[in-house]
Amino acid sequence: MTQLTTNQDFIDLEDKVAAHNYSPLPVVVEHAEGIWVTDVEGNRYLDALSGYSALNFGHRHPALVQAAKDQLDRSTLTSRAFHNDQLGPFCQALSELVGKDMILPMNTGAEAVETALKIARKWGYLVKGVQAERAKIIVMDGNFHGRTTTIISFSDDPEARDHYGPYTQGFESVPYGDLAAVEAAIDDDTVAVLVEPIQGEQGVKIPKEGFLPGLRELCTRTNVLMIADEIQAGLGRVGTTLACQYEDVEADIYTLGKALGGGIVPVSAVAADTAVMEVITPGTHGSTFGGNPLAAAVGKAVCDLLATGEHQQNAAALEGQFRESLEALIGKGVQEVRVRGLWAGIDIDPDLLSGKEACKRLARKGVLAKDTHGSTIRLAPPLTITAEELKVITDALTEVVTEAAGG
Ligand code: IF1
Repeated sequence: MTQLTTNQDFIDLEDKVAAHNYSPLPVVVEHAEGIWVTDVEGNRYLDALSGYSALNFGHRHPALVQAAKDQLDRSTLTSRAFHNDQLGPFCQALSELVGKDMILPMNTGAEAVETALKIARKWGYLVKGVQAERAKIIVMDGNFHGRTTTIISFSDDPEARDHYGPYTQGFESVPYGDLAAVEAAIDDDTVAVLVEPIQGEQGVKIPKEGFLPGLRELCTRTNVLMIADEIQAGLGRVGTTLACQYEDVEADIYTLGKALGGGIVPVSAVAADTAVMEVITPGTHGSTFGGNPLAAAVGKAVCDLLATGEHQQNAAALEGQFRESLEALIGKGVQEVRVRGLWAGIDIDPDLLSGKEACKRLARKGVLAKDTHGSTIRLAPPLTITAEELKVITDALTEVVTEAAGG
């Protein structure tokens, strides 16, 4: 076995034995704490991706690590064949946090989305009275909801979708943010509309003001469930507990994930009121690990953190500084900036830098970020970041863009 010491040693090994489903930056993280990560050669980086918003509370938040450690000494997995003493308190805390009667615990975001789709279809047949096998769900162009075969069946991203057919039927895609298109697509077989309150993978695409409230009114009027995928946008990222709350919108179903596990264990969930959730009866849906005591203990600790509102307040408080620093780059190598809370999509002039190249140069300046498509990069630091630390990110991007433009 070769000695593993440098970043390249680990990268070479990974290249040999790990599937090539990602092309990561050449940074091998060995240690992480708060907003900082350190690679195997001792280089320190500010994590401005936060695990795609799974690390909203930073790496290894003390309260979350303690909750996990305490539970490791008690029980970790019981299956749902029996009860455990962590599931009820977790579901109660999450129910109160998001304002829904009931919680169905799963593990990954995609599982939560799949679960929400099944609930919506079953509600359509058993409650709305849609004819068997005819349920239709409306989705948005540019959506990203996970990587399962059903979810990529309604993706319009060739990388996510191509060569994975045959595809699951029953979905119709309309332009994101286009209320008239949604209304035109709704018919008697429509059971739900699935929407990201802000599209993450599309580069933090924020719908025009009024779209979400209009969608809420339309779904209510046509007896169609509004499913908000809050897996990336939710749990404090945009300065509110749920991204829908930014415009005082309440969805019928929320999918939650990523930060719900505190960056420690995979935790996801579907939240809905009883009138919807009761279509799920014993034996009609499940998961080996869904609601396990370790996940529930961490999930409850996450809900306790969010219940204080401190992370949401910090994201809201820093939004202005974040936006001003980034908008100062418009016309200097940056074409467009979209910011809400501590989440930003930055379209760099493609003639200047690709998103990937910009992220490589940011890494050389000690900031880790991720491109989305083309020349767009996404910045999503932990919600624990201070104003001074946030300036480190925006100063680094200013240097990258200025240097590339010959400044
Ligand atoms: C990858 C993207 C982000 C999500 C929303 C459900 C899921 C995700 C709104 C599924 C997951 C992750 C998946 C990860 C990279 C990342 C991602 F680039 F893929 F699109 F964040 F934008 N709903 N997003 O954003 O959750 O099953 O992964 O737990 O697949 O590369 P998951």
